[in-house]
Amino acid sequence: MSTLTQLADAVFKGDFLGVKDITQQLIEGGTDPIEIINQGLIEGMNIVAPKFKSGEMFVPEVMMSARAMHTGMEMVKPLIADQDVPSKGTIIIGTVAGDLHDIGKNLVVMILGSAGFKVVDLGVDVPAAKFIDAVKEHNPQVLGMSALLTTTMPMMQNTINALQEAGLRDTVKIIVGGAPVSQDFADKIGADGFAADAMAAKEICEKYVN
Ligand code: B1M
Repeated sequence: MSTLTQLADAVFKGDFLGVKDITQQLIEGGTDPIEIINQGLIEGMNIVAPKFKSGEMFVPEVMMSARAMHTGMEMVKPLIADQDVPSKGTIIIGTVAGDLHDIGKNLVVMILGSAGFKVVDLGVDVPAAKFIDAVKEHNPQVLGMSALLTTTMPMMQNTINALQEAGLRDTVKIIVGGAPVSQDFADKIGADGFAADAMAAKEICEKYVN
């Protein structure tokens, strides 16, 4: 097993100490940091993703893998500060106003980040005005909103209306998700897409960005 494959395996297993050791060995051995990212760290999450989708892995395990991946990323990042880090595109994401649930949103952020997107995470309780400011500042391809409460779902509609009023609606694809959100609801409020889980969010973003 090559060391990059071992690194991918350690990410998959959520073994952050293993990831730390192997990443250090690779750095000291002179492996290209971009290779460490693509063939080690991201490759590990590529093993995780379909297993999460098929129900073979669960949320806590995915979180551990994502954390392990981030451990390696943090070690490699300083080495590529001057290089062009390949980014698939920019995604802005947040949990809508009035809603403090962020476990699912964070999972989506981790999966998108590990798939190579630049993710701007606005956090929780995000009002429409903050989404709009972020769209103006980052010019993303996709804006994602999460809601876990039936009472905060209408905030998704508010944000879309506000984007429309600001003349920004056509500059960005909008995806929505969260336990009470459905494809029907997404259609009703004029979102471009609905993602039932983090993997579906990744697939939709890949479709919109390419
Ligand atoms: Co709250 N809560 N909660 N809660 N909470 C629910 C959502 C609830 C269903 C529980 C229940 O009553 N059975 C209920 C909502 C009922 C309703 O609206 N009809 C509820 C309630 C009522 C409340 C409070 C009002 C309780 C109170 O104070 N009286 C309060 C509201 C606070 C607020 O937000 N203003 C509240 C508070 C909390 C805690 C703070 C205690 C905590 C949140 C901690 C945190 O997030 N940091 C909490 C939790 C943990 C839950 C439950 C138990 C679990 C939610 C969760 O994290 N699931 C939840 C019950 C449940 O869902 N079974 C519940 C795991 C997570 C991985 O799944 O978030 O669905 P999920 O994310 C998935 C997909 O939905 C999707 O991908 C994720 C990964 O696959 N997804 C996206 C999510 N966002 C996406 C965005 C995308 C794409 C996909 O694109 C942008």
